[in-house]
Amino acid sequence: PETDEAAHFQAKVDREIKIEPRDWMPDGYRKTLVRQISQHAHSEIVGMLPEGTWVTRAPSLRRKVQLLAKIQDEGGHGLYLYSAAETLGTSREEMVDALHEGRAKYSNIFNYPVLSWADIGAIGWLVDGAAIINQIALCRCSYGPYARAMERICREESFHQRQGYEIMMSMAFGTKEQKRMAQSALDRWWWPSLMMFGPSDRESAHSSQSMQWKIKRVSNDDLRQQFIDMTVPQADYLGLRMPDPDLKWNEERGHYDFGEIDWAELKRVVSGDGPCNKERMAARIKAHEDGAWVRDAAAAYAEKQRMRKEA
Ligand code: FAQ
Repeated sequence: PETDEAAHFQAKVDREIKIEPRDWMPDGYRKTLVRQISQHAHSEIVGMLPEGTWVTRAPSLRRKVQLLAKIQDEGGHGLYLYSAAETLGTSREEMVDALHEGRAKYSNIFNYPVLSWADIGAIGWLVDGAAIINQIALCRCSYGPYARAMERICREESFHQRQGYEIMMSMAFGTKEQKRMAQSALDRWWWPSLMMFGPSDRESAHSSQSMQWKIKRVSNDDLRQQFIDMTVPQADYLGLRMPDPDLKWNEERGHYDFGEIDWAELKRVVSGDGPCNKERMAARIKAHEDGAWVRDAAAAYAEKQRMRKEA
């Protein structure tokens, strides 16, 4: 009976035994994983777009090569994650359709415009920095294929984060105008980066169940605090000011206190009404449609190979 299976499943999770694709799992566990992993994959793929707008405008050949390599990595992460989600019985087509039809979410952060080269630095520093904090915790996720995907992805994100911070260093320690650009990028990307960790624990719909199943290992608020504590000294080193007048070290807590996040903005951006949502989705759908002939050709070729083998 299912109750025995459910108890056995939870006991395995509690003993830190990874759940693998062929193992029995509750429907809700499967659904939650498909939702989270596919949203994660969509974020990687949509995440290529904002940075992509700067490939042709990178300030030097070396910067261009670095940026291209980073963007290519994000594409790889997306494909890797779609494969991890497919082990749960869904298909890439279903997931991509859900994204294009607005049924699946992707990270809030990729709906903001990339206004200057300094923003490329800020994205690597803050967005990849936030992604790493979140994903290091996911390396201990109870679902084997997701946890293992996270390990490699974290290593690559770590290169991305350094790449971004290094751009911030050259801007912040450059001319007055460059420093001003770096400050402006930090001002615009700081708050949306904090929103990447999701709603507060009190508001988070899925957290308690996901924590019990050990899909999530650390809560939204705790990860956000970790990110803030890590990043403030990095901004200090750059000589940049955090755009938060309430940000202050709290000796007693051993953490930084920070100001109120604009949750209404997160809701708006996640529900499709951010500054670049329409543009991002239009670009994704166009790329998908323009690529249809490649997918058709690949499928026809695979079919031909199969028939040849059978003959
Ligand atoms: N944006 O109950 P919770 C990257 C949704 S990094 C949009 O707390 P959960 C690397 C949430 O889905 C970015 N939606 O949900 C890169 C749910 O909606 P639903 C990707 C958000 O799942 C860097 C509802 O709100 N990383 O791509 C957001 O337990 C640079 C309720 O929230 C991941 O996806 C948000 N920020 O916790 C690429 C990490 N927050 O589905 C290119 C994996 C919440 O019920 C360039 N995901 N929502 O309709 C996770 O860790 C979790 O899913 C959370 C949310 C923590 C994001």
